[in-house]
Amino acid sequence: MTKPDILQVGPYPDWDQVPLDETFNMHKYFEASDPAGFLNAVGATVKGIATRGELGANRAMIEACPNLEVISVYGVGFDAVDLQACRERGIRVTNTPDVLTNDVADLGVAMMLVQSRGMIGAEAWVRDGSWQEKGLYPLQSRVWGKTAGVLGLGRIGFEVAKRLAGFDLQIAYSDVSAKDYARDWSFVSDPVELARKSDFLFVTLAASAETRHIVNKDVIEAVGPQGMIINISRASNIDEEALLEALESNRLGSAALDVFEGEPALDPRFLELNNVLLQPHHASGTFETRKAMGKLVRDNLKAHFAGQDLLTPVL
Ligand code: 8YV
Repeated sequence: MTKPDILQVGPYPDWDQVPLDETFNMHKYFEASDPAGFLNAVGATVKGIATRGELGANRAMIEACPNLEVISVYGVGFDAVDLQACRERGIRVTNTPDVLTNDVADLGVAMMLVQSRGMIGAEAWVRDGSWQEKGLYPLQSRVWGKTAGVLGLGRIGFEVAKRLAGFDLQIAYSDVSAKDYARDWSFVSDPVELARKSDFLFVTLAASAETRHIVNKDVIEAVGPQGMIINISRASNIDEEALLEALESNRLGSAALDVFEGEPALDPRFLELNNVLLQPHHASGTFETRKAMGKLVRDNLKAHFAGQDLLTPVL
């Protein structure tokens, strides 16, 4: 069987690249000095696209590949893939759910703890000699016994909530409906009301056009000057301008963010703030998880071209 032609949108670690190159004819879009010209040259041969959660595949890319059959996303989030363009042509889409859920939840909870207890500053306090010169590190804010709100109780939100319950936090959550797998936690339909109840508001919902800026000015200000917003989903779920204004004016106490509009070129105003923990979109960034994600990307492509059922279909 001739190797199917795959358009590769972004780089993958070598442990993924080698088996991909062995099984498929990989066309590396990210290496092209003239991406549009590159797409023109190879588009007609492309049967599959291999991309990443934050890179996706937009309508222009999809339309440049008239024989495209399947898009395989290295990531659980598929908001950057133009699903409507795929539906119009019966193009299949897969993602990598479940394998990254626990790592993403771990980082979310860790970000809350690191920011609440001021651990970045504390570590510097030791390294720069302040502990010897100035004495004890300034007191920080307690975590246990407070209330956490989880906006989106899907796989990742549920694992975040489970961990937070282990820290003796009260758990409340919002989602399209109450979840029978979350009877111990209080369901709050209105995100503003959830924010008002929350000392820590976790943004964990899958991003889509419907969830854009669901964390708006009202939600942000309801969290308030003592509260914290933690985002491990997508920047588009939060009105980033309202978030920056609230942090700059201390109408919001603090934030811990793994995702940003225009990332990795985040708004430089974030760099001026001392009440925000900045992370480089690495919630799923462990060897174990990324290897599992890479294998799922390959296995979905192999299944498609072998005429078998997709392992983790989105479309
Ligand atoms: C990225 C993610 O895919 O799973 C997602 O949706 O955004 C991440 O896991 C990962 O950063 C690799 O690009």
